[in-house]
Amino acid sequence: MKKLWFLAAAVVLLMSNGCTAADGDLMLDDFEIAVAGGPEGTVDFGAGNGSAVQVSGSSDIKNSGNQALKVDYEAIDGGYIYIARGFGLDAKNTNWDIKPSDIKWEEYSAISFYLYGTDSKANIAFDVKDAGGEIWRFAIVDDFVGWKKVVCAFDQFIVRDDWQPQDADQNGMLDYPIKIFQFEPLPGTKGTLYFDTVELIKK
Ligand SMILES: [Ca+2]
Ligand SMILES: [Ca+2]
Repeated sequence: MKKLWFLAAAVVLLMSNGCTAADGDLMLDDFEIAVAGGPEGTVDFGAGNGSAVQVSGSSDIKNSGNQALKVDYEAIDGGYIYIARGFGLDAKNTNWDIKPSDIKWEEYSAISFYLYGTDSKANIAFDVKDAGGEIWRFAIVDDFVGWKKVVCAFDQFIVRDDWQPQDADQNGMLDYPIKIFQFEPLPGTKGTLYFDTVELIKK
């Protein structure tokens, strides 16, 4: 009987270690995927109005696990770029490591990711889509060199006023669960960016 209890405890310990970092933060997406675009893709990415983007896996420059997302891009005035992962995207295989509905969102205060900067002065938007389909934005600048953890507090996101999906609730509330995040290099720069280790930060 003692043995069984021990085994059960060991299993619980293993399971909790498997999906939760030691400090209580939660890994949402480590980009440990075979990177591909298109309808069957693992990353939903694209560009328009003259801008261009290509996304691949990087095994040399990475922050956690075996791979980071590598983004080669040229963002011109009037153009747009998006690189998205999550649930309900056009591409079919873009799900995070954990389902949005399985997350206790009230236990977390922020979403974070690692960006490999080159001091390119690129303006990058980090957008999330909430449960009502509304798009919220956190803006950052690549003004550093090497990996940096970017912490985006939920109460510092602002609702996008330049564009919203037609079916968005547009209630001005960040409704949980969040279902999608996307990186968007904004017009005016070109270069290479790396992203890795998207986590939720425990309150
Ligand atoms: Ca990784
Ligand atoms: Ca909303």
